[in-house]
Amino acid sequence: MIQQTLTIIKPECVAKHHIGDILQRIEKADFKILAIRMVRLQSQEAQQFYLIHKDRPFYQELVQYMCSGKVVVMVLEKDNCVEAFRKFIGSTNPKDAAPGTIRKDFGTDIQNNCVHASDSPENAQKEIAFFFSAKEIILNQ
Ligand code: 3AN
Repeated sequence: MIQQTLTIIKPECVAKHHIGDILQRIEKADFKILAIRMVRLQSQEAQQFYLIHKDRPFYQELVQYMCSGKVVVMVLEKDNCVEAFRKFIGSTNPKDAAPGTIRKDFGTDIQNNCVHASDSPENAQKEIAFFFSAKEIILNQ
């Protein structure tokens, strides 16, 4: 089933000029980029976006990190996109990520793990709506 997911290239990868390499890998793996934008998140936005992690010990640190520099947010589309993209990026901790995945190649530790990716189709729809209007996505299809 054709599905969409939301991904965010995290501050460290943007700062290290890996945007182009990451986009190339994503496109070569046949994920279609439906919408894309570079943003600097405000603290309140990051808190809201990561609200599902609010009880985890790393929540404040994660929010602070995601606001530490510009990020690139994208809507991707592919068959079974949420699961396929999570497999494509590799495990949360780059040290455990499979060879050839972007988290392995561009991530440095569990916080600087290259990209965020939606973890379910339901969350993907919520996360997409957080950043993009329906009009922006439909126009790009
Ligand atoms: P994933 O990003 O693979 O869905 P989650 O949902 O466990 O992984 O974590 C969400 C984000 O929180 C991760 N991308 C990572 O940046 C951060 N994170 C997860 N575990 C830790 C940790 N132990 N310390 C610091 N940050 C963490």
